[in-house]
Amino acid sequence: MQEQYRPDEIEAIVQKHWQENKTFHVTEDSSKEKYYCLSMLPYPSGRLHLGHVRNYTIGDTISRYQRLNGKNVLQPIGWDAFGLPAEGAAVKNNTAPAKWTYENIAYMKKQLQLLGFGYDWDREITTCRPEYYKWEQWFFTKLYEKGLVYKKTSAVNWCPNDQTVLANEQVVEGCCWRCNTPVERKEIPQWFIKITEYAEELLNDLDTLESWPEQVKTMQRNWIGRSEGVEFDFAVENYPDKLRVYTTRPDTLMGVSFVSVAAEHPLAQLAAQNDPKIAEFIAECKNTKTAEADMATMEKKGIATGFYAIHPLTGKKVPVWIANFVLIEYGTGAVMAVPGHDERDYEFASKYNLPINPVILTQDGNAPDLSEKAYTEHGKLFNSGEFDGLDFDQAFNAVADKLIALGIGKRKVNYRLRDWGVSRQRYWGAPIPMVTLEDGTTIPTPEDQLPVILPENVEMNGITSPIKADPNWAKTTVNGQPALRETDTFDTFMESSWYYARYTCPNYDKGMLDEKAANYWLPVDQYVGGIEHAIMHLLYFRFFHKLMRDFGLVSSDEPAKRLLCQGMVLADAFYYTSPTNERIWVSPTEVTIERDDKGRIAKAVDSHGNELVHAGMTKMSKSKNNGIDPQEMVEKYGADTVRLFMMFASPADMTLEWQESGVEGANRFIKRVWRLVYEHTQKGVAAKLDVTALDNEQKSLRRELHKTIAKVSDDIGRRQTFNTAIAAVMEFMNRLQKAPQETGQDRALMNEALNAIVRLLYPMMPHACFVMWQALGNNESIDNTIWPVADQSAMVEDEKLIVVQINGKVRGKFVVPADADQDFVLSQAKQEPNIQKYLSDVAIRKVIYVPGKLLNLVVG
Ligand code: ANZ
Repeated sequence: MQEQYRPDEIEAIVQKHWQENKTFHVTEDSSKEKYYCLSMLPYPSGRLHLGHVRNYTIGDTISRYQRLNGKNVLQPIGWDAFGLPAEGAAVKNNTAPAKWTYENIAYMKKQLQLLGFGYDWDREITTCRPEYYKWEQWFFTKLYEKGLVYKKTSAVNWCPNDQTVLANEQVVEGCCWRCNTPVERKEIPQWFIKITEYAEELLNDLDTLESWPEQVKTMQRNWIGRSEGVEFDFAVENYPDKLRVYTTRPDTLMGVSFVSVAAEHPLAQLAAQNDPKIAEFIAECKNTKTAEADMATMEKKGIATGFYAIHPLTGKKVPVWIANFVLIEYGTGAVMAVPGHDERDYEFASKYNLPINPVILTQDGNAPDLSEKAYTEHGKLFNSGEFDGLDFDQAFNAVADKLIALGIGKRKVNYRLRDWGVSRQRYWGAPIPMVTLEDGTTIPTPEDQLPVILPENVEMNGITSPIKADPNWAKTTVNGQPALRETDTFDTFMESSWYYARYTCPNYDKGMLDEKAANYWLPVDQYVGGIEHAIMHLLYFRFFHKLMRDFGLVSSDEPAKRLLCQGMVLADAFYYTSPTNERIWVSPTEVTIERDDKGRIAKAVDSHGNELVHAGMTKMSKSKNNGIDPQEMVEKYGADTVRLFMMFASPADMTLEWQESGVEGANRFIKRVWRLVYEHTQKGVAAKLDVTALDNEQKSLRRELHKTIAKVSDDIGRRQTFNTAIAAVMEFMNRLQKAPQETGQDRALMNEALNAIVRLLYPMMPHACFVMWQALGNNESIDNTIWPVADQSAMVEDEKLIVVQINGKVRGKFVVPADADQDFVLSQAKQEPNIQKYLSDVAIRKVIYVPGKLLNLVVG
């Protein structure tokens, strides 16, 4: 060990050691408890950002901790390599998406290695490789055979100028990102997977995920959106069919003043046949694509169809309208409208002068005030004939029963969740393994023709997918017949839905999964990733696990036991205003800051002397030019410093404020530990610790050491509060640095403490700890050693400090043996001169003793 801490030298040496020894390579070992720690795989965008670094440092910290706790730890990594950005970058750089992607992977792999993450690199998965997506294609054909896949026409964004489909990200303010032409909606056939068949299980099993953040579970529950309601039929005059509606508020049935249908509803279509105005309105609805989330707030528009529905209980006629906020995909695509008690209907009725009839009383039993908005709470019924006076539950049941008895309705559970549309009209994705025969039938690609390989060496024109542009690519032969391949590719969420399982057997070529390996490692013990994946990815990931279970490939019900969602990384953002009134954002690395005595930024200037406005700590982004390049930081301070800072600066699930002063602090701390270890080892081998020979001061130091070990273990292992674990070591270090080093037992104690500290810090700063551990004279590498165990006997305090309160005021403190009882403490108190004087001529009326802490006396 050198005197100076030189991260640039030691990190390279230690990383080489890990690579050459394949330290983190693991295989199934039934004699050991397994631990599968997984971080979400990165998209190979070109360079790691600090969000990645935070994610992977958390995963690596947990992995190394579990490893020293004797577990057989699997920590894999791979590349979510398909996706749209590669297509744009390829066009821009005049290259092919595959080439761009593989180059990025090579670069980012080096960056991951520079950070010292302990991955089993033999299990690296690159999702754009045919060895990987072959099994996804295979699985899709199996799902098809099981009836879980179907084709349906569904709307996409269409650019009429480029004659191409656009991804949502390519639609900018309703126009094509390339040519600015207004985007249209176009119906084309697409493939769907029936996730709705698993809606109920996906919802119910959330309750089994005890160690998932509540927030994520709530988001998933809302997304799945279970609702209990009633489905029933209206008869419609001059209309051949019944008009079926779905409602969650059957209690409001007597307040119905019209019925609304979606633009795509057959009744709307029929109405349009004789009325060009209606046809025009329907066309307009189709062309405005609104995200479902915005449906509630968008401007309500509608048109009367001329049809009248008959209220099933009163027999009154109510008009049927087409309304732009009714979705064809949800429920029945038709709604009984109750403007008195539904906000959307209220807005609609107000706009088109339709009657607003109140039928629900407020809490205090009055008719609701409907002059400005609907009354949407539950309450007792009025204006509802035989149902008057019933509360929500009673009315729900009474109305439901009535509609059932009339033979026109039934109770119905609905889910907001829709089937998963997996077709993308892009090039850079896994080809969907379906073929169409000459007679028009579509069948799965036979197993022996898988994988359907995506050509990598292509030229991109930036508009059409190369496999669509090349008329020959689709041509194939199936069972001796000419056939055409599907030229759409999979949604890239497909690859990330099952990669975690493939890591358990990445090279297995006899099937999608090697069940033995998969069931040894699965479920994932700890999953770490960003909260932005709370819904889509984590839902598909859970869905795929259940699908694979139902194919007998895995035996568990859920893919991951515990989930940690790390917070975002923020940095200060600074700008000045240019003469043309533009904000010019200056990178925080180029800013000189003066702070006031409270540490707030008082003045900021850039290197050209421009005085800057501090826009606060915000999410790192290109637009604010406040991104920090992790590689630069690693080059400047070393990977251990960057890792330690990230784990120390805030709790893992909270936002992290990147502050270089904090990074410097982390760096100084490592240097202090390094120096202490160096000085200790320079003095030669320490004596053997004899715990019976320690004086009180030494015992107290040792007690603190073992308390620190216990706290750090609990903080990392159970609480996952890595920041407080590091803080505890820092605090102990302050004391250790001052500990006398005169006697043999002083040095023996120092030796014990340093051996523990180095292991406690190893998960966060493994390179420095690797070297210090060796220097402390350990033969075995720190990677293979065991985590320190707190010595319970060392933590026992033989003395306790008792605080004495008399009538609520602190009057004295004294020390007693740890096992002293109330009588002893009280008699001791009476002998303390400070306390005696308050007890002299009064009677003790009450004694409250908190063992080992507090004696509370009420006197008078
Ligand atoms: C009458 C009513 C009265 C409603 C009332 C609400 C309040 P969830 O809970 O999300 O399932 N609805 C049904 N199908 C719809 C569709 N295709 N497009 C738009 N809205 C639709 O919501 C169910 C409620 O949303 C249903 O209950 C229906 O309006 C509306 F005071 O029926 B309700």
